[in-house]
Amino acid sequence: MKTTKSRALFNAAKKIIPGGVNSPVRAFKSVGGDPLFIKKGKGVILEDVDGNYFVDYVLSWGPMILGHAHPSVLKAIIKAAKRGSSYGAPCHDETELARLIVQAVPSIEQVRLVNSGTEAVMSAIRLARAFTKRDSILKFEGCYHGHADHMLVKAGSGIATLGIPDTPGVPKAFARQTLTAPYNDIITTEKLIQKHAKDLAAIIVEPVAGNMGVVPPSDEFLPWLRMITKKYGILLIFDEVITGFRVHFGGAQARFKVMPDLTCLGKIIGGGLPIGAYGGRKDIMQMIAPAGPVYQAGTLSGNPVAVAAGIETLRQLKKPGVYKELERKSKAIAEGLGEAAKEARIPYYQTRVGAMLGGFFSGSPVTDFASAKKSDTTKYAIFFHGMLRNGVYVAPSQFEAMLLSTAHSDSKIKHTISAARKVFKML
Ligand code: HOZ
Repeated sequence: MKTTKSRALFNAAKKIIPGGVNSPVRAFKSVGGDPLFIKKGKGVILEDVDGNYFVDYVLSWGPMILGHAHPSVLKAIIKAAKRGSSYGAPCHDETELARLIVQAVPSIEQVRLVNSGTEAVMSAIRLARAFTKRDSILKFEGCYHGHADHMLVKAGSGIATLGIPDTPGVPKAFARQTLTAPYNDIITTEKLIQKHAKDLAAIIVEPVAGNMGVVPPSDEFLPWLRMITKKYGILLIFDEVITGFRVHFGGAQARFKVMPDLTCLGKIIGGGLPIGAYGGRKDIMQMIAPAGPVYQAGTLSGNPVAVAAGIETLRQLKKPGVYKELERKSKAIAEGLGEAAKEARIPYYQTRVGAMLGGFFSGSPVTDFASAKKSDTTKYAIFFHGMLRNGVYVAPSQFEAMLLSTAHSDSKIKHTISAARKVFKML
């Protein structure tokens, strides 16, 4: 595979951008080699600057659920941009996107738009602290909730990929206010809650963990979290930045029928443009300025172009049968990959919730961060490069998700399975 132009661009980028990338996991650090510089995305196909083509299963880490450059989303973006790209004053489409979100996500009564998932989480945590008048937060090991100080504790995604234990720059006093428990571990979580109940403002969780690879919640985990948080007056925050509008139109909460107090969104709701949102119970959301005293603001919040892309994306997703078809295709690819691994006698533990797939090079079940970390990451790196050579782009890290879009056709899925069959045999 020719990568001369990508390499040259990467070398140039490294001189003026730290590590040559604007977000760490893109750098291929844990799988080796240099990142590919992308020239174009259309449907599920990515084209790099050297003229290589790939079937994309990263989808910009989630937003591109309709595939790249979807015609009607593109049209909405162009139409909106022609009216000006930012006003710093309210516009009609902000309310329209908010309305679509409130209608779709069962626990959201009011919603505030921001610019990224990180910002959504940061703001939701501040709000939870203000509402409960408590300071501590509980998160789960291997869950990633963006890069705000109090969330970079035992975090997944790039933190797990690069093996960074504690990020310098996070004051110890901040980190101390973040308690952590193993995902799916009710016993440890309960002990922590009992010990810290009076000071716990919120428990934040990815209802399907997607930043340590994909780890589904056990049947009891989310209902139990709902029950115990209610009991102790702790707010339950679902980080649905990945799962929102992906595992169900109404997010993981609609799929599992567990209602949090607050929900964080991002990715899909911006149709590929920068956005984030947090929302939930009206009595809590009413504390946000200017309705209430909890301050949070942003020059580009509710940006008209991002909002237009989001509205069109949600309208497309709302069409009948979309999620049924996504489910069918996701199941087909998961089964195909599983069979291919079996044929090659590769220990491969698969997970899937809707169009979110995980595949760990491990012989034992993966239910939390500790078991995810047992996966053979050297094998994953070989798998990753083998797939690339065969025209398939999966995440450059074992600790990320494989994502499907409505644009993945049966023939592309077939191609992916036969690529995996070849690669697994090589392992
Ligand atoms: N936090 C994202 C992965 N879970 C990575 C974002 C990016 O590098 O674009």
